[in-house]
Amino acid sequence: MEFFNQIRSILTVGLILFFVAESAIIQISEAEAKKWLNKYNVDAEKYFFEATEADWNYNTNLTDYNLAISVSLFSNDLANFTETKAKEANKFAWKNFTDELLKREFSKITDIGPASLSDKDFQRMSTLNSDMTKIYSTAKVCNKPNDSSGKCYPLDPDLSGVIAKSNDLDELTWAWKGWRDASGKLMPDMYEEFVSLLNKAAKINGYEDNGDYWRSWYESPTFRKDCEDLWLEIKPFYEQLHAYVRRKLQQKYPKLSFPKDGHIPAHLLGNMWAQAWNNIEYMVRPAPDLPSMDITDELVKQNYTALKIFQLSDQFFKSLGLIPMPEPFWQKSMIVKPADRDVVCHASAWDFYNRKDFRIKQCTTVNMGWFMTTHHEMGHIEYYLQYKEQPINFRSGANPGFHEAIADIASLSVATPEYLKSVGLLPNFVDNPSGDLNFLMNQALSKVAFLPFGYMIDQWRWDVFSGQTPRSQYNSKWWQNRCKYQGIYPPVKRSEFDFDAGSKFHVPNNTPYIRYFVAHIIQYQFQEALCKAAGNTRPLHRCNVAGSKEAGKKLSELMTSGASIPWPKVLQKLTGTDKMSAKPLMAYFKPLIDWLKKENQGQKVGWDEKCPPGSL
Ligand code: X8Z
Ligand code: ZN
Repeated sequence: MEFFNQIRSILTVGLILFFVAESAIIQISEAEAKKWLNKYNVDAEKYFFEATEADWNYNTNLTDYNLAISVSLFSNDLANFTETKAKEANKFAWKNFTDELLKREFSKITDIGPASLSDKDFQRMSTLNSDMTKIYSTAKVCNKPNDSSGKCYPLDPDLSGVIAKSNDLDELTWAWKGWRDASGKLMPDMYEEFVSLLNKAAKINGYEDNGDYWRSWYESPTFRKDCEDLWLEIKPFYEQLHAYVRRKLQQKYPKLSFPKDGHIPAHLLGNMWAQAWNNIEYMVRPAPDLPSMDITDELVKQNYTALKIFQLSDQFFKSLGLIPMPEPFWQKSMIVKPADRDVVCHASAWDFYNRKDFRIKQCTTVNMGWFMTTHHEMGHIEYYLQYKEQPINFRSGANPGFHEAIADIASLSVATPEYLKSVGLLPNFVDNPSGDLNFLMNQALSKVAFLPFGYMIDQWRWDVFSGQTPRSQYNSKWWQNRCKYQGIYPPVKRSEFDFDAGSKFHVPNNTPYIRYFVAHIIQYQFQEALCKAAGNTRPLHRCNVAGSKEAGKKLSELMTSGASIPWPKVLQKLTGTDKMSAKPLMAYFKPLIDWLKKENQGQKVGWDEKCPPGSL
């Protein structure tokens, strides 16, 4: 017995000594790690800046030369830097670090995405990405019906404009089909190869596939299920909106036979992808005799320019006490479409990682959609500005959905009649319950119509990445999702010779999309908290936080932490809950939901999950 006790105490002492020794090693290495990080951050700023600048040059001038520079700089320099530094970082026992922030920074540095590929594979992956983006951004459609000019039309502003404004069915069909023939249809083989390279990288990095990698950014094992639950919570509201809009469209196009399954033809909703329906607001306004909530005419009447819209947007953020757009922003942003070269028109906001240079690139035209998009992009820049002093790997949103929610946060205030009146853009608003419903309907056409679209894109992409959707089913699965979630169907028969996913920017450009779904839910949680801070006494949908330094302070607190803190904690700090919730969105729209239910009483609501027979 004694013998065993002695052995046990020797073992225990040994174990304690071992732990003491190990924690000393970790502490030494934590101090070393901090030193290493300081140098890493200085070097990384240089590599990130160069790669971003090269990418900007390509995006604002789509030449082969700029592509070659961008791909070679990006692959040879940044990717090699990223991979080398991850290897160096992995020499530290960082998983055992006691300093949580340090551990988090290391976990980000060592999670290197596609940089894990060989030089050859990385170069191929980047080239495919850039080539698909170029096909998308330079596609043009010719042979417009009743147009003998022989002109060919790009997406922005022409084809988008036709879908937004025309109610000539031939013209709508021409733009809808033409866009898909000229863009996505040219890419499925490239996309298949691209997917295999993304998956290869994800597997090298220990993920099941690229979808698993993308979802890891949300740091939650229940993320997929949480999104599904949110969608199911909101679906009955979307169904009511869909049913009402469908009825109005049937009245507008009496000669068009709508399928009995309940789907809406996808080219009638005012948007190339049927993702936001504001352009048909005039067809579905609850009180049609009251003035429109759309400020486009007023912007044009008052000679607004792109620059003036940008200045007004800057003013909004300044009124909250947030950071004004810095000088280089005004000099270097691309705010209108250049006449002399091809560019990527899809709007984006850029952080150059040198803490000075931040830019927006978009092809603004003067209308309400672009007024909102400008506030959206500037919201991204504000987030960049707020977290610019963080280590480089924390310079991103608490999760990607946070970045998009912050980008959208201004839209909730600047769309209110209160705000628009205050800047002279809505002189005729009638403030009674009918005017209020008109306002809510316009908001729903933008934010609620979007939800199933925001949800379905990555449902499709995750299945492509996991191999559940093979190349031979790319297009049919795309449409199965569109029919099921959005309740729309293709106005022209589709087949596997088409690749309609490729006709939506984020697929060829490889931008994940579930972030927008998340953002469209949590922005209402944010707004509720900001309105409380601002002392708002109106209903949530009429709350305008412009001018509130208290709301600005809350926003700033959220933004400055960047990605350094897990998002549930950031959400908790702002809203008091650490869960995504659809409750504030439902509360915001309550009067409209009640009204739609009454309007739709006794009418068909909903649609079959399957696409109408003959459409695929
Ligand atoms: O891509 C964008 C922004 C840039 S982050 C213009 N959005 C999505 C889209 O256009 O499809 C904003 C809403 C959804
Ligand atoms: Zn955005």
